Amino acid sequence: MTRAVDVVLTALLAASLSCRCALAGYGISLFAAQTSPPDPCYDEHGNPRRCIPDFVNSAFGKEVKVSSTCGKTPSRYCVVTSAEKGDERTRNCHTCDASDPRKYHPPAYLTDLNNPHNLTCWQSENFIQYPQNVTLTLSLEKKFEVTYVSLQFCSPRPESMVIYKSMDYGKTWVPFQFYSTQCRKMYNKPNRAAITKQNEQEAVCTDSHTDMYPLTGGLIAFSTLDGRPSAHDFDNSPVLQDWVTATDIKVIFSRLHTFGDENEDDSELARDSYFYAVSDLQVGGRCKCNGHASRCVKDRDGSLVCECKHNTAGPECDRCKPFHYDRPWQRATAREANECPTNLNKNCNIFVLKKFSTFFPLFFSKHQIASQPHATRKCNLTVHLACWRPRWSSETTSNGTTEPNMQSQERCFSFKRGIQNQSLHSDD
Ligand SMILES: [Ca+2]
Repeated sequence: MTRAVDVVLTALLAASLSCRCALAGYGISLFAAQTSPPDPCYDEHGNPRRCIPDFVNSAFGKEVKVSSTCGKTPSRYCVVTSAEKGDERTRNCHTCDASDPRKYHPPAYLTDLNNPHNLTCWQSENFIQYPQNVTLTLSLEKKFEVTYVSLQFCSPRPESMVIYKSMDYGKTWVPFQFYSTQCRKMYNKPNRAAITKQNEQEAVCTDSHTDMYPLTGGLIAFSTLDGRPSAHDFDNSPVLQDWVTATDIKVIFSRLHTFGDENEDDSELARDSYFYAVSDLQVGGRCKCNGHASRCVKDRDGSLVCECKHNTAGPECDRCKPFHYDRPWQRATAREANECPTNLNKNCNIFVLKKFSTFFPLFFSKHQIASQPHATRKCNLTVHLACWRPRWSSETTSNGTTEPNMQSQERCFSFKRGIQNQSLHSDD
């Protein structure tokens, strides 16, 4: 939803900017330069802080692969209506025809803009009943931290269904949640089992959201952290951080609700009344960047990746950049940005002013050079196996404690791999 609104807003903004640019292009670019927003990954003093991408419906506009869609050959389907449970039922029959835009119900209708006043529904073929099932598969194209998965139905909700997730782009799947009026019989799971600290990463089965009524417009919404004890301490729960992580979502409709008339006299009419139809599939969550990026962008290959800050790298900012390995990589928390630090004393000990360095290299200490805008450092590309500072080079500080003299030469077991120039003031 949010992303849908964003797309519309962006389109409107682009349209308004293009006409204003034609009138006063210079004024617009000046305005844009003055209002560039601050980087959410750093505070006003330039110190790193945790940053996370916006909350989005990551299913919006994406392709859903489905195992069954009505209308490949034009076919009848009938919608059952009754005001309330127990009221007399009426059937209105229509045609599903995949070649006619006025009568088709394609998978694209699962993730299009959801307008409550003009619902568009994907619909399966009729009466694909247990043990046959209908499957919806959605690739998020990247790791996301999923907060909820929701489905809004045009047909009655299924009698039994499962939501699965994959963390490896669809190679392996684990269940997220089971829904059934008979959990034990369908999925061999107890109904509404308690979730404890010991089984927080296990899917449970529930009979909630499985009633046949309402006959249209029913909702199934699975909240990934709901009822899980460590949810309030998510920062410190690697188990739950793993639990909410997904690259793909799969929904399996296992069993249709029926009125029990599908084997009676007018069975064809009854069977044409039973199918799965969904108006909106949403996967609410955030692009997974481990607290080291505020947005995800397309890279050169068109893949969605985090725009990593804090000297991190990788599709999920899940490792330190080269030359920033002085502390093991860590996820950012609300309190600690846990950036990958650079230790200027360790590998990079010669400082040069870049604009003179070609013809007339000038060498300065780290402290002399820190304020120079064109400074570079020469880094020994050395792989340290083990390092230490000799005890005799320790200094007594003003408050009486003894600390290693950081100017002293560090002793290391190491091997050299060459020398590289690095700018002191660039990200790289
Ligand atoms: Ca729709």
